[in-house]
Amino acid sequence: MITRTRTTSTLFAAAIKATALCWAVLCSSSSHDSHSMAFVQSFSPTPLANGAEPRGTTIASSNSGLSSKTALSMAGGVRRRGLEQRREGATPTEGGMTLYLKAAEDGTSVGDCPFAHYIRMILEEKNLPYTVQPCASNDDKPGWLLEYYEGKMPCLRHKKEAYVESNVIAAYLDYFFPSGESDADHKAALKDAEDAMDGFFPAVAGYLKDKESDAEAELSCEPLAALREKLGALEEHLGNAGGEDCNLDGTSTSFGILDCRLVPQLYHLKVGIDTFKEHGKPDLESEFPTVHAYLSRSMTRESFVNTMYPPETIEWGWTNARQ
Ligand SMILES: N[C@@H](CCC(=O)N[C@@H](CS)C(=O)NCC(=O)O)C(=O)O
Repeated sequence: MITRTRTTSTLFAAAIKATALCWAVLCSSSSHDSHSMAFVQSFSPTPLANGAEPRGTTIASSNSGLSSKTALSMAGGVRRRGLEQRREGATPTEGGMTLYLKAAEDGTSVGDCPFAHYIRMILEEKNLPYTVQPCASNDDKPGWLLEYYEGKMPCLRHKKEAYVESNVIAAYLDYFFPSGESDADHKAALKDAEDAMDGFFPAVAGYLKDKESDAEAELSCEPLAALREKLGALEEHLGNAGGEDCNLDGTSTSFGILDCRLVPQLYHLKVGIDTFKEHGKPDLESEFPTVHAYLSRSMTRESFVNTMYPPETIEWGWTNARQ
């Protein structure tokens, strides 16, 4: 079952299983190419246990007004009459992507979710066309999202498939729309980066929610100590990997999936510190200069500039979370 407490690597494994399941289903009824077959053969598909339907279930158009179950049985009916004309191959192609995500205070613009931001940065970095669909409440979510995916967001709908959990969505996008390097050294560097990032966002959330450390953080303030430890791990990783000009993989050229995950989280931290904290707060620039330089540089990337929400949206989000 996919839960928030799982490790990242487990989530990636789940992503692969989920996608393999979906592609195994597709491949069983259509011609396939070498790409999708390699995928299915490499990973044994097992059903996910977090709902009645597996991820990647064929869904009806969100505008159809039909429930997913109704649409599925209708599709089966067409198939049985031999009228089905398959237009798509087994490998996903660009286009037709919609990201359902948390809305901002106005209910219509993009909200302050760093997990959705992560996916948007990946889509931008990969130059994949997509639309966003901010949802302020369950009333705004399509029936299939509530019925089969527990209303979870961000949710990427890609044509007839849908995926939730940001790490699962990221794995799906990176598998089928790969970019960047993939040799063994690079993978080892990414593993180090992933270890350094482990538990980072929970530490950010713990600190920003902790009102006691707003006015003056005591040295013994636990959330701040936990945050400093995580920032220290990132500082060390970036320092070892290549210093001020490098991305998480140690290169200055390849801004990858992990960077897309971390940068929105650092953005939240930066705004959160400026907004809620006074004395005794961590000073990124002087205490964690490599992390600070990394964030400043990353925030100038087109993928960030095109997808950033204003600091006020982050302030609104954390103000709600702190109540
Ligand atoms: N573990 C999830 C966390 C996603 C999450 O916490 N989403 C929140 C905002 S940051 C959300 O969309 N809440 C609004 C809702 O679910 O309706 C992921 O990585 O995708």
